[in-house]
Amino acid sequence: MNMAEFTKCSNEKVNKWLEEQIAMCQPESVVWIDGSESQLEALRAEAVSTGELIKLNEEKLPGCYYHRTTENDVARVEDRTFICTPTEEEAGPINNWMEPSQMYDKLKALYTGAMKGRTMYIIPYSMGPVGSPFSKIGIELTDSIYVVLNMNIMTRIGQEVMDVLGTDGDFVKCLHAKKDVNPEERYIVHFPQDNAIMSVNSAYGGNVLLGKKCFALRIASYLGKQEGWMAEHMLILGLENPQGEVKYIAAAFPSACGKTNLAMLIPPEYLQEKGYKVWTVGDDIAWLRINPEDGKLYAINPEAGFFGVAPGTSEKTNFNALESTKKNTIFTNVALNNDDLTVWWEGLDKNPPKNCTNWLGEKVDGTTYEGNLAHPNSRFTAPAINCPCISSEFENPQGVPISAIVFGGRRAKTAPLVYQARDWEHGVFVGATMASETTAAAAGAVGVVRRDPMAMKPFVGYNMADYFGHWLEMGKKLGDNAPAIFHVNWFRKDDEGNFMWPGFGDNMRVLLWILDRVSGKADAHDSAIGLLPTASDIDTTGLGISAEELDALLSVDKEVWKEDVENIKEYFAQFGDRLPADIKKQLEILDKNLND
Ligand code: OXD
Ligand code: MN
Repeated sequence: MNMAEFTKCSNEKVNKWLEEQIAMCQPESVVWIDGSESQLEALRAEAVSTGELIKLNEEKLPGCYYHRTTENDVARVEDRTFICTPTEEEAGPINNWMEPSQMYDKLKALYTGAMKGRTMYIIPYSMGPVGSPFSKIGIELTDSIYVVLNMNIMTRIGQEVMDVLGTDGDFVKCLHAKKDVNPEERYIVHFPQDNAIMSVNSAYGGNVLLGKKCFALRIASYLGKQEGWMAEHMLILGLENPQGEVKYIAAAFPSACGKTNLAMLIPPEYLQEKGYKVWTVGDDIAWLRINPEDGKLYAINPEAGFFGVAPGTSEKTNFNALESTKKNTIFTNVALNNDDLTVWWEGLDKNPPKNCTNWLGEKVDGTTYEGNLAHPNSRFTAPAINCPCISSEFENPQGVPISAIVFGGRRAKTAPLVYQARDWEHGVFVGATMASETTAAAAGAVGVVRRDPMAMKPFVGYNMADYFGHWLEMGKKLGDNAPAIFHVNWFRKDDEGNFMWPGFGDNMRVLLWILDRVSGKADAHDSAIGLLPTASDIDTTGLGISAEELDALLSVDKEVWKEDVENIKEYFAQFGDRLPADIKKQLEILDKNLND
């Protein structure tokens, strides 16, 4: 068989790898993505001509496109996601594992001839600003134009990346083949020791935009451990005070906790009038490094776009996210308004389109249709530079200094509105014990506690116990420069089941206490679980929350916490002896405090 021709680059490692992948996948042709607008425009036109994309209304949504994936391919598939380290222990009890050579054999059978009759696109991309000391390079091979166009929004792609890679640079090898989109043979596989990612039989963003969760979290968390930095599932925001000083916060939340809303928060009006502002650096991932010059922790957002959940996004709930989607955006699995070629999803407004195509591709009357018009996990892929509150530091290759790290979860009764960890070790414990209660939005029982350490449960590329150890190591290196660590809970409920805190923009009031703590301007008192604000330290101007209600939001019910400790003990048991001693010690302290 003749192998498809491809133009070699000046990096022999790249050429050798390309030769092997082309020989295996057997594409009909091979195309380098140079990142030029003319090339991208030709690909958009081709995808429109085949029906892969629909061009949306150029006046209302300039540069925007619509796409649907197949019905069985609409979300990340954690049960088909593997970390293939040489030993099972290295992957740890939370990850799926298979011995690497066994997995390579299995995948080889799936990829052999998978691109017959198709074009393979070679996408060189940079996670982080091109040439930043934080940044890392990947090359994704894919047979999907949709992937090329999404990667163009989510990462920095093209020839300039190859220029930085040079003749000898290393890169993460990413191979994606759409194949038959067969869920039975779908695999999202990581080989951390080989810097390699292989994804097959999916065309859904989270499984195929390999720069995001696969590289920027799973592979990068492993690289971070080797190289002394951190890849975290965190938003990064800058909070500007009326004096014009900006302090940066990195925050990790499990899904369905309002992470995107927090990243793009709009302050309550009275704070806006005083001159407070929020700037978005990132909405999902942070890469954090110690700056050798000042010893402080700095963060970049390695991504260039937002891959956001559409349903629930509206002018009211997240104006900035919605604005970000108004141009050069790709919409996936939302509903289409056939009359004017615009998009719609549940929660956008109260006017579903009458002449509608739903996410399944069925023509329906949206005004009377009973099911979801948009899939609950339908998405927009929007350039970050569209965001009205994008930070001026978004492209800063040196990143931004982090003053505070915030962990959060959805807890009806346990966690108070906010508390501060006593020190870094305690903060790592607070992150390691992060949890959320399931909501009606997800399948399964409601109100079940799901542990999600640092919101990294689906994204850690090695043994979670060693990951806790890496956090502790970073704290030792940071010493007095370590950012303060906090925990927030916007979802506390009263005995009648009502939310006690308004959330959204009013979360700014909690962020202000956090930053006042960092700058030594606010008091806190120690409790069984950590340092709590005095109710009067949280600004409730215009909120209509009484002092008693705020006290209740900040209260710690020891009996509920004792139950949580039992759950934590069970959870930690799976890590056996690998659980770091400092984490065990923190659990003992909490246990003792609750029983004193
Ligand atoms: C995401 C996720 O899509 O965390 O960002 O699942
Ligand atoms: Mn995420």
